[in-house]
Amino acid sequence: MEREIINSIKKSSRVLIITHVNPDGDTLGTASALRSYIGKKADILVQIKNKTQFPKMYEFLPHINSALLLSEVKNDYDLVIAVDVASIDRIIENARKIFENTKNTIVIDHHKTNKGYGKLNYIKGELSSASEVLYEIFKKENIKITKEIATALYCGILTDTGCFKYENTTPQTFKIASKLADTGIITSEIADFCYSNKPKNLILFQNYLVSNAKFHSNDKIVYTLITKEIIKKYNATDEFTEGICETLRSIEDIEIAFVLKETDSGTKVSIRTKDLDATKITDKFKGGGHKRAAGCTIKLEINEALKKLIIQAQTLL
Ligand SMILES: [Mn+2]
Repeated sequence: MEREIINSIKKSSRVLIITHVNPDGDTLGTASALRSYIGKKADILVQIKNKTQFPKMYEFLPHINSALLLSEVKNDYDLVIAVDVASIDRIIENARKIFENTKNTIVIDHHKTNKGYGKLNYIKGELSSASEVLYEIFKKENIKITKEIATALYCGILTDTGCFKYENTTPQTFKIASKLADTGIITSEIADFCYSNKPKNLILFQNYLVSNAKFHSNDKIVYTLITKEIIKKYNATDEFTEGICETLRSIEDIEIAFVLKETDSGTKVSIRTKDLDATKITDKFKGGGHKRAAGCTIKLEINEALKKLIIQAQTLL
């Protein structure tokens, strides 16, 4: 399978690398590493409306500054590769049309819920991150891990493991991180780019959401609501919500943390759990993700969505 992927890349003349909506360090890191390997014939597509929405902390990733918006894509690709994209629903509108209309498609991912919607599917649910999956492909094919590639893959692994804290962190993850560090990258600098580079409004916005969190079921459930009004007040972009759910989960005795966000297409929900299986909640709403981190969109007004979620969550307690 690794060989087929590399051969498919080699014989293609134009390659599009697609990251998931609301891009994070793993999808962008994996895309950046893949672009470094493939070279100029590859473009990265980020699914954001305009460049001001780009998560600034990830601008240090190689080739990410030349990533394209959907409006800038010419659609002359003979190979499309989706990285860290759990389902085709995470590729929106015309980007999905490009994916569906391209003859050769590859999915590189680590979400257990990924059913494999590409022509070639390289999905390793037991690995920490898409970056770890890509590292495995590179290693099996004896592809040199340059400093540039190592920087990008390290970012993906670091952010998806919550700095090597989550249970997806395995001995293998540490071994790979060590191999990446061997290339001479400065890991503390990468951590600073990812975690010590936040806009002022992001911290104020997150503080507001934490202060306004509500507790339920004897402090086993916690949630906070992101209304359109609050988004407007803090001029919040998608990256502003990253990490809030983890903060809420970190509270003593909490089993389930929800963050609900009001959007035009319904209520977007992030769920983090300690031991319970979060996908048992998101499955009910056609969402997906991992055991301790999952998400879904509920086509209801935010307070109605909250009621449904709490009922569902209580069945797990
Ligand atoms: Mn990921």
